[in-house]
Amino acid sequence: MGTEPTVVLFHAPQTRSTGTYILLEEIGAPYELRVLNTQAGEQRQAEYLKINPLGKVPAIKDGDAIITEQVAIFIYLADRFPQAGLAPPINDPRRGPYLRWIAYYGSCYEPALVDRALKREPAPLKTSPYGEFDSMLQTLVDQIAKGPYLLGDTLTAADILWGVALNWSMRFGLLPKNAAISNYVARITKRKSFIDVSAHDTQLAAQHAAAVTPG
Ligand SMILES: N[C@@H](CCC(=O)N[C@@H](CS)C(=O)NCC(=O)O)C(=O)O
Repeated sequence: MGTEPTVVLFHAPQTRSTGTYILLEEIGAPYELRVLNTQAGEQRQAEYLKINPLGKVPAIKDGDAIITEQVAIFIYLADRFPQAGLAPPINDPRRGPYLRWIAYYGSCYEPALVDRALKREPAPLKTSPYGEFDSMLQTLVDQIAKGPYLLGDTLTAADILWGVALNWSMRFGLLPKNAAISNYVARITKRKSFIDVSAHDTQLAAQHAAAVTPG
């Protein structure tokens, strides 16, 4: 009693669900990992489409509640486990900025990165959800450059979201070289949670590749 996991994470290695996996490790409460082999298409099978009809990870289940979308999942989990100290409380003056930077990830950064990765022209300035790439990124850089974390001295769930995302964005060569970004990313990638999850993800990805490789 009390230590039974209530939260289930639907995870595929080396994908956007890796950030949620790291967040759960930071939180330190019990949880259950259900791993999907996306290389084998498990995310598009009927069983998983009942969890997320879009066939995307991450998704979590907490009791009967299903939560999809990284932004919602990060806000939810950090509030659900306040003892981890990863979310400023509702009346804290940092609460608004905390929500702002988490939402900025989903509403501005993700669409901008996808446009950039596909070498697509953004929509016209007035229509594009992020305006244009350089000012979208500079706005973030100005914030993280104040350091050490997005909201100052204390690590929050927003830093796990951003640290992990900026790390893969740099590795895919989607960002200009920038010391503020790489110093910020290093603060997250040196954490035990990041190192442990990355090692597990490497193992899982190799098992998944072997499972779909003939012979
Ligand atoms: N809007 C979703 C996007 C999640 C997403 O794009 N997940 C990718 C993993 S990186 C996925 O599940 N891809 C599998 C597929 O579409 O087949 C979120 O922010 O959580």
